[in-house]
Amino acid sequence: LLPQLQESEITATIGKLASYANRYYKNNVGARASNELADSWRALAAGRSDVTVSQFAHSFVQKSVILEIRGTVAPNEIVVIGGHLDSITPQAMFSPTGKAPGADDDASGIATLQEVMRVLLQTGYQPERTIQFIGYAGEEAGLLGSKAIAKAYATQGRNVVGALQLDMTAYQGSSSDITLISDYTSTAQDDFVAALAAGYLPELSVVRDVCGYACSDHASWTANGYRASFPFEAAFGEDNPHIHTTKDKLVKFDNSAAHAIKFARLALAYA
Ligand code: IPO
Ligand code: ZN
Repeated sequence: LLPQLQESEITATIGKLASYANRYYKNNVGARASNELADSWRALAAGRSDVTVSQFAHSFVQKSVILEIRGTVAPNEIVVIGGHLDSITPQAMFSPTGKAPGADDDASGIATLQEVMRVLLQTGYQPERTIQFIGYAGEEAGLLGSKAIAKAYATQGRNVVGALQLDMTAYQGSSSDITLISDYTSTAQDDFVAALAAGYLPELSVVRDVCGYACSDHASWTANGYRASFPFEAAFGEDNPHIHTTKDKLVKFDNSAAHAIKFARLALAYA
């Protein structure tokens, strides 16, 4: 399946998501971005009775979006591949017309996981375990969407066997390809992810670094007792300097998904 992943698909999806004025979790534009993402995912799921798309409502207007491919052998074992669909800048917090393109943070992660989803669905892939692709709402305001989802799943006793977070995949700021963040993650699953890369993607260089705080939605799964990993675009301090500003646009990574597609390959191997 790996050769079927297309950079052009990832670039197009980033462009689409970055063209909203913003994807702020508390306004109607951000709510619409979630609704239209759900529409796009429903279109990808068309004709598959084992695939469902739902929205997870929160205490704010933007909903999280979940596409589930039901497992054929162990449907109660859930594998999560996620990223956050919201964006933030001071301008967007001030006004619904304020710009927050969030091309790298985190249209890139959503576009990356959506490309994995597209290839799995269009090839008729039927996983043995259930796979959930999740676009989390409200990450920028304190991991709000993922906290609510991970807590609800834990309360319901759902068996999430692992979660992979994709937050910022497009900007190559380091000489290595993938930085596995190693705090607020599962070392055992991080080792598994590194082994997947070594086995399926030997051309990629993988290093490890720490974030220093609960810097993305993986931390919500970890906090609720689940295994989570976070492959990141660069080493600490070498990531995209334009995030959370009106300049977080495609041009800052040369309108290219050359870096992001490495994360799509890794996430496909993980799936
Ligand atoms: C982030 C994640 C890891 C590292 I190292 C540096 C930066 C991004 C995160 N803080 C964010 O803004 N997520 O939305
Ligand atoms: Zn982010």
